Amino acid sequence: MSLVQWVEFPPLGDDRGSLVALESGKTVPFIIKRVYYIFATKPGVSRGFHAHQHLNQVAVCVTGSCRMVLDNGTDRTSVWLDAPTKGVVINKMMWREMHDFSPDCVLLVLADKHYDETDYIRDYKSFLEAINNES
Ligand code: T46
Repeated sequence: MSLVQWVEFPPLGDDRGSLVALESGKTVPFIIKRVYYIFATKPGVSRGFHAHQHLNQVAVCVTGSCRMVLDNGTDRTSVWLDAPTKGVVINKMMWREMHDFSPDCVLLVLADKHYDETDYIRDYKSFLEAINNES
């Protein structure tokens, strides 16, 4: 499976402006159990630096932009989230980091599970060990 999977959210605009609908199992490839958003990130701050054992998510910047690093233990790349019509899938067992938040960035994340701190792998070495144990 490719490292970067984009999800396009078609804008349903008219002459009043734009609207995007996020629908479970349609524009979003799973049933949404949780929604959270990250905003007012302080200048120079990076976030993330973890993977999830079971959680799958889609992230979209509804305003502003940030750069997301995705790393599956073999390959690492970074993508810009810079449009409210463009989401990226962050599957389980994918290391993620978020950098270069614009001051107005609102990063919306849709998740297929409720919050569970025990699902996090917050140490990169442990992440690589877990990936190697899977294969
Ligand atoms: C992820 C990236 C993209 C909760 O209590 N409930 C929640 O649903 C979430 C997401 C967080 N929290 C608490 C846990 C921490 O005390 O909020 C605090 C900040 O969470 P964290 O340091 O994990 O935030 P980020 O920005 O590093 O990571 C977040 C998500 O946690 C994570 O799942 O994939 O955004």
